[in-house]
Amino acid sequence: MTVAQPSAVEIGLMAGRAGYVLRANDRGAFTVASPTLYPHMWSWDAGFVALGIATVSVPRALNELRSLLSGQWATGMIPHILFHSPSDYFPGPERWRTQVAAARPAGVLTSGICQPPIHVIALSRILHDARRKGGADQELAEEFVRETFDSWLAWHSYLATARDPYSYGLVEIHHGWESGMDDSPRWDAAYANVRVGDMPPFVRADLAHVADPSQRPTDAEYATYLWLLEQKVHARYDDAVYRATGDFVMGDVLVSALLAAASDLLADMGEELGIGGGASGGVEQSRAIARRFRTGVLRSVNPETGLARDLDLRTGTWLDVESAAGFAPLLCGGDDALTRRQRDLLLGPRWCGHSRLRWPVVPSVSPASPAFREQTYWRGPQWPVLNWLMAWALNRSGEQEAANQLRLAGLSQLVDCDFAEYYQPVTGETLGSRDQSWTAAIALDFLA
Ligand code: 9WN
Repeated sequence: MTVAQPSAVEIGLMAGRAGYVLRANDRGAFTVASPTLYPHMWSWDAGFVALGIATVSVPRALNELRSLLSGQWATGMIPHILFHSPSDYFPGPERWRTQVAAARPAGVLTSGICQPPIHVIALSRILHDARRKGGADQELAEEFVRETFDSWLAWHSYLATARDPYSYGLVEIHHGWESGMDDSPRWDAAYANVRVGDMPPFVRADLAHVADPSQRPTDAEYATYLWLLEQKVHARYDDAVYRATGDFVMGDVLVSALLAAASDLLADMGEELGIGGGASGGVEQSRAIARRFRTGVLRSVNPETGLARDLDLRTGTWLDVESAAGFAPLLCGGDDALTRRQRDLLLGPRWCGHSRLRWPVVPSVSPASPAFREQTYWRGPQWPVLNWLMAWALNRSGEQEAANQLRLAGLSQLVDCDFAEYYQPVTGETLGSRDQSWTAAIALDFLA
């Protein structure tokens, strides 16, 4: 499909407006994920936000990551939300009750679960940008990597140990929110087996901020999310206790692929800057993590569909769902023939090239799948950050032409400058929150 490319004027406007959105969402040391629906700092959002801000200000981008690290738990976990000020977001800190956890950080309120490890991918991109700019930016970025190398290693090591205790090579998640794709059909079968038990009553706050409730998860799904949160509290946020008592334990391929890619990049930065050396040093540890999780992701691929699969660790069942997470191998690489097969699949008629799509941009679920829903959250809509990730992965595998196709289509989708959370893939309508920080951030990166 040929896409009309944004004009020079549109590009100029888009860059200006994206910068404006990020400045408006800036609360000093951190950026809110969106102005009303998500008025706090979210973990994987912060990674994307940092790489977008870096195109404008390297010091401010580094501060975003520094701020995120202020919430790191003693286990190494980077929590999925840092609550910096009171708001109507639900569930807030009073629901997470992280005071039951010995490992929580001092002086900052956080949630008690995590999100995909995108951060070191962002950091390596920021370092690359800073080196291109040279001078003070380069010095600051290199100093930041030296200063924070061990914290990132601790984060990755947490995922590789506490979340993969039997060395399957798949990171275990304990909540759909940890996948970043809350209501994805990836989790339907597992959620169907969860029986919601006794818990405090709750009132959802999210629906007040969207035009139509069908754009968000259902009430039944929310009850399940809150029940799993309750189970984490009962386990005092101890991963081993939760594993033995909790209802949702999944090997997540996308998280695993990001961990593999991020670990390689951390090792690369360590080597370049002469940190983390020696046989038992951080560079070697990172390479070992990358190898284990790359192998885990490649092993999960269904040879018939060519897509990677999540593993339900409670039942031992592989989950065949045509979600964008199936392209996890593109992110971590390791099998050139599979990379080419996935490239063709992604650009082909079951995915970006599907005839009903308004723009040939990565949909969260294949439009050819029975699970596809046009306007429901992670069940089909296009999320610009996912498209960015796939373009990044293709570029890294030497597939520049394919990467550029996704980039141009992604920019055309954003030309209205709404910077929405997600897009109706058939009509092109904007959905969810507007002025979403990570959407503005990836636009800046695509334009840089
Ligand atoms: C729960 C902030 C986050 C994203 C997630 C997205 C959504 C939260 C919610 O918003 O999740 O963490 O309340 O729906 O699914 O990927 O990080 O933008």
